[in-house]
Amino acid sequence: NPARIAVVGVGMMGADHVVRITERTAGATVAVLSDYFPDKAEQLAATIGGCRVVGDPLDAIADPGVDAVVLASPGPAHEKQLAACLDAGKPVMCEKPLTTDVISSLEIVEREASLGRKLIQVGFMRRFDREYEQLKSLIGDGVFGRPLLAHCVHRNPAVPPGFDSSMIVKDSLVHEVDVTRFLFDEEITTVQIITPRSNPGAPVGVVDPQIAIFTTESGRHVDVECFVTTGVAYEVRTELVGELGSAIIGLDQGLIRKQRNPVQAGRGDARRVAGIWGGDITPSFVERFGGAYDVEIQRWVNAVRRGDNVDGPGAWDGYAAAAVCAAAVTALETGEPQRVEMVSRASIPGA
Ligand code: ISE
Repeated sequence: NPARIAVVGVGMMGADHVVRITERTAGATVAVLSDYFPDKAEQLAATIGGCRVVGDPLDAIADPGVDAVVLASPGPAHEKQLAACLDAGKPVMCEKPLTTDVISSLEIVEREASLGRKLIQVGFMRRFDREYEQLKSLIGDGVFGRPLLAHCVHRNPAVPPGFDSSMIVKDSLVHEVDVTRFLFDEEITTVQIITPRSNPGAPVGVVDPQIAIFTTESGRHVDVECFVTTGVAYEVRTELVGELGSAIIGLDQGLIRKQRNPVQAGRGDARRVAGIWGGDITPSFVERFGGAYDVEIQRWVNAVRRGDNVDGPGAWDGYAAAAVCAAAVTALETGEPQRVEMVSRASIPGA
């Protein structure tokens, strides 16, 4: 039987998952939708056979016709909704953040651990991207010797209204936090944020770009340019440097075309117009990581149907990311490097 999924929150990400599950995921149906704006949920539900809208997200989670939950609601709603999933014993794919602060994230980790089985997966989709997987295997194969450091670029053309300086850390930089932990298999211990002159195109008061520097347990270094108002397109790159070589991903090396320079074309002697060459860049994370989301959701559905419930980053990874982001927000405010405060994983049996 297909897994009957409730999608809670049908904004950009939730609506994308609804289409993904309905059209491209084997073994799952979208049975229930819930959103703070019921009209939005009704409109979407009308396009899916057998799909109902349940107004209260907690009722949607507890609904006997629901086997598993995708949480794509705003971060502040996650704590209660995750607790409801744990109480109901339902597997949940939770978009980041796990919760919005470190204490409640740790509580969720402890609560899940006390159940003695995993139910929570966190939506760090880059782990399912082909290029990140390749980078990870190259490290595993020892091709570069031991990895030493990484340089990351995380650029967005624009962010939604109301996005502030700390959200650049908690919403955007958080992906590099997870990439660092994924690639290096260790925790981040210190974080510093350098704030160069801001982009005049950034909203007033928003510190953008930000340069983050992470140090890991074994003393590895990661630097990140996080720049979310470039006005260009969606660019995410990671270069890994090891003892014996380096590799880079995210160069948008699709089709490369050559054409007349549109600025110069039509002016003067056609034989003297310089051409330009290049290709397309994905406009947003929905396109750049579309394939990764497909793999993520398919593997999660498979895990749910097998009864394993999780196949990817879990609650601990969400907690670790929250701890690094909390230190990073303090680093942004003070300009000083900060230590990341985390409990040890061994202190929570089952985490
Ligand atoms: C957004 O929430 C994401 O998760 C994207 O991957 C990231 O690039 C963007 O900055 C965030 O706002």
